[in-house]
Amino acid sequence: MATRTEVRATELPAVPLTLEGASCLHQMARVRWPEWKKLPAAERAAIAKEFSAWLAPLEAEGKTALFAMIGHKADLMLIHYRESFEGLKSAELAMANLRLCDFLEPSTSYVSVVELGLYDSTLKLYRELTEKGIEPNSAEWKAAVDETLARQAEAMKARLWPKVPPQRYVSFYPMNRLRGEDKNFYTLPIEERQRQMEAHGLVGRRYAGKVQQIITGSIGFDDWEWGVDLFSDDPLQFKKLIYEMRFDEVSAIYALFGQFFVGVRCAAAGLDELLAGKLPAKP
Ligand code: 76R
Repeated sequence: MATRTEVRATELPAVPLTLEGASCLHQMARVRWPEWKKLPAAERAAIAKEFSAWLAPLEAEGKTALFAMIGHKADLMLIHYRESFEGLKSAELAMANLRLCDFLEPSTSYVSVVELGLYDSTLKLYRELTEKGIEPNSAEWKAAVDETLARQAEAMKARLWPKVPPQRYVSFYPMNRLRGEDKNFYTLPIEERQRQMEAHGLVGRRYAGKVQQIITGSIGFDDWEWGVDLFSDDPLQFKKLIYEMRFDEVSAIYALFGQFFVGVRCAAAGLDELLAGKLPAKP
C-alpha cells in the first residue's frame, strides 16, 4: 500500500480552485396533520393563503421553491437560494413568522453554497505558474489565481446564481468524498483527483437535457461535504444517473451518501390543495 508521503508526492498545491455563488437552504418539515385538520375550513384557507402570498413572488423569481416530499422523511421541502447567509436567515425568519409554520415540524435542514469545482483550470493554471518558477502563495501566484477566478465567475454567472429549476421532480442528498480512514479522496494528488473528476463529468454530461444538477458545498456549514440536487421531469432518470455514477471511480471508491429525499414540485398557488390532500400542479 502506498504510504501517505508517496500518495502526496506532487509539487502542486492540493486544493482545487472553487467558485461559490448563491447561499442555499433546504428545509424539510412534516405537517402536523391532526392539528391542521382540526382547524375550521376558513382558517385553513386563510393560513394557506398567507403562506402562498409570501411564496408566490419568490417562486416567480426562482429564489424559493416548494416540493411535496414522498415518504415519511418529510411532507414538504423548501429550497431557498439567496445572495448571502443573511438573506437565507431572513427568509427563514420571515417564514417562521407565517401562521402555517405553527403546523409544521421541521424534520431536517441543509445549509450550503452553490459550488463549481474547477479541477481542469486549476491544474492548467498551477502547472503554468510552476513552470514559470512562481512560488505557490506568493503575491504573483495569488494575483494569477484571482484573475482566473474572476474570469471564470463571470463566465459561469448563470450557474453560480441559479433559479430553482422548473422540472417536476427533485432528488436531494448530502455526500462526502471519503469513506473511512483508508479511502480518502483528499490524500490523492491533485492530478489524480482531476482525472477522476473529469471522468465523473463525462458520465454526467450524458444526462444533459434529462437531469439538471446543482452541486452545493457545505464544508464548514453542515454535516456533509456536499449537497446534491438533481431535477428532472422523469424520476427514473435519478436512479439511472446515480446508479451509473456508482461505477465511476470517484464514486465507487470515495463517495459516501447521506439520506435521500425525493419530491414533487408544487406551485405556491396550489398550497391550499396540497394541504387538503390533493397534489397540485407545478408552477
Ligand atoms: O460542474 C460541471 O459541470 C463540471 C464537472 C463537474 C464537477 C466539477 C460535475 C459534473 N460534477 C462536479 C462536481 Mn457532479 N455530481 C455528483 C453527484 O451519485 C454520485 O455518485 C454523486 C452525486 C451526481 C449525481 C452528479 C452529477 N459532483 C461534483 C462534486 C464536487 C466534488 C469535488 O469538487 O471534489 C460532487 C460531490 C458531485 C457529485 N455531475 C456533473 C453530475 C452531472 C449530471 C454532471 C454533468 C453536468 C453537466 O455537464 O451538465
